[in-house]
Amino acid sequence: MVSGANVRFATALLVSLTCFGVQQAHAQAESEDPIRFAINDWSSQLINSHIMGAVLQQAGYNVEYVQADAAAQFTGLERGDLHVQMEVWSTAQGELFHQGVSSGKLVDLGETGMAAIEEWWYPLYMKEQCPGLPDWKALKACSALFATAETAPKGRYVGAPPNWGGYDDERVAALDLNFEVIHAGSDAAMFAELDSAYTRKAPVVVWVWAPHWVPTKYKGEWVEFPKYEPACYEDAAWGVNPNAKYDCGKPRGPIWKTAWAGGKAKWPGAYEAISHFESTNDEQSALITEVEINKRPVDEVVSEWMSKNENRWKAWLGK
Ligand code: TMO
Repeated sequence: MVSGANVRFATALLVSLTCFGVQQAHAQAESEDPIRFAINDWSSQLINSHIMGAVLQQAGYNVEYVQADAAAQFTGLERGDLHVQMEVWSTAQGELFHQGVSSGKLVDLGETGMAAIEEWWYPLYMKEQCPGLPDWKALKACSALFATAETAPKGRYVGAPPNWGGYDDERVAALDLNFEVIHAGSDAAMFAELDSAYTRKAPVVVWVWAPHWVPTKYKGEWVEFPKYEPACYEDAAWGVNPNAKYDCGKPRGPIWKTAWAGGKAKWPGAYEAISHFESTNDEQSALITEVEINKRPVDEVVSEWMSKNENRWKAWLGK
């Protein structure tokens, strides 16, 4: 039998060993194997991955950056081919994330503090041309306004690259919108379309997200679709179309960090540090502006962030 005193001794020993272990983790990397960050094709994700990578390098970890498809990456993260994803958007990636976490293959490293919106967006001048906006039914009535040579007689909606998800093709069908989704090849292509229309005050409706500089630089609004509820994506009977799912807008909510579950025992200090990473929409918008509008290299913007925010990132490392 174990006496109470022994239990107390064992507990005290365990606590002191644990503290020692944590300090060790902060002083140096537990494994020299590189931690592979999945890199996607939008700027904040690139910037935040490089910020976190630079912070981990300060603690002695090796890091690598691997370009990854925003949808297919989940399989890579679950298998351990990729290790860390700094931005999982609840607006379009929530299902893949929750599946990975509930299967035990991904760990949830918490929210980034950023609040995500992704939705159909139009410049404010469209309200004169299409009274009734932002209600989605107005968009339906005005679809012909948005037609282009490519889509006529249907309206054109400039959507995101297909691997960003979001169910816009399903949304168009479910809400019987007389629109065609033209998936842009990149964020730059989407915003080139927006910019060209905006300067001519021409009709345009495009996928815009926050945090980003676009909804600040251009005056506009998001279309108000029927408000998202989980049942809208799960149950055809829900909503205005009793025979189809996705008859609502996109969810809004947090942006999470996630990682391969198998890496938690290998790099515990790194996972702990990533769990502490946080930012704000305003900070993100400013960082993306530096890279996309002021055309500064990501490395330079990241080094500047590192020198201005030493107290913040040291705290993430427990220092
Ligand atoms: C790719 N994004 C989550 C910004 O839409």
